[in-house]
Amino acid sequence: MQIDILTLFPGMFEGPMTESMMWKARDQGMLDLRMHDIRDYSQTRYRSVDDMPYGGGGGMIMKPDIVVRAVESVLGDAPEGTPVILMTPQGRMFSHEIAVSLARLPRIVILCGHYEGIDERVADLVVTDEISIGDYVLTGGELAAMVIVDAVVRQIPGVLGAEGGAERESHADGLLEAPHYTRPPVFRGLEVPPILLEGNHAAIERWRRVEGLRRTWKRRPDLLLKMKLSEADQYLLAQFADEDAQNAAQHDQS
Ligand code: 6GU
Repeated sequence: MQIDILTLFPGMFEGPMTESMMWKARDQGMLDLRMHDIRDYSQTRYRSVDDMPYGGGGGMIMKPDIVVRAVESVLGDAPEGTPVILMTPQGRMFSHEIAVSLARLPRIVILCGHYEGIDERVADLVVTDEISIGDYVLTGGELAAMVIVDAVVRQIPGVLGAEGGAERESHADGLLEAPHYTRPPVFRGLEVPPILLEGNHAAIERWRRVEGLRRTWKRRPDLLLKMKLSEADQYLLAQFADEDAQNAAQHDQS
């Protein structure tokens, strides 16, 4: 997969995109990540890329001619339908589903905004999708772009190691994961759940489903509303609610 990133700050990507999984994906040829400095497309003496907003107000706006020239040059002869994604807090909310669908594409282009924003005509002319990573404002789109790249790349087949990889982790099936443990079996008086030590893999899988469901019910009940729950799942949820009510009653007595 080829990912092109247009940014005013290519240096920001150097650490995060050259370590760990990103390095492995690039080293093994599964990810061709290319950084493009938008300033290289300025044709002024001081390589300026921004100007004052029409109508006044603070901040500077990235100029449409420069940004469109940069995007069109990077697109070159890219396949028809290659998305050009603008990183902006005004975009649609990023999610596991979007990561999976982007990972199926041979190529994507990501445009990082900075300053107060980008002239709206860039979105009108060359942007196909606008994505946000959450309801808060970052200084620029660079960190958000790295979040997207990381989440997308780990969905490419072969990037994660063994263990079934990306299919069975938190959010893949709409649930949070069960807790994980390693040695020692007792640490500061806290025991690893005994079922994990017994080697009955079917029982362990069932335990993980129950604990994943319990975690989701406790921490992210909003996720359960979006899922189709089996009858067994619904029974378990009723049981969690009962346990909770009993614990609350005991607490009241003491
Ligand atoms: Cl994509 N960009 C910026 N500047 N701020 C954000 C964001 C993106 N997503 C959340 N906040």
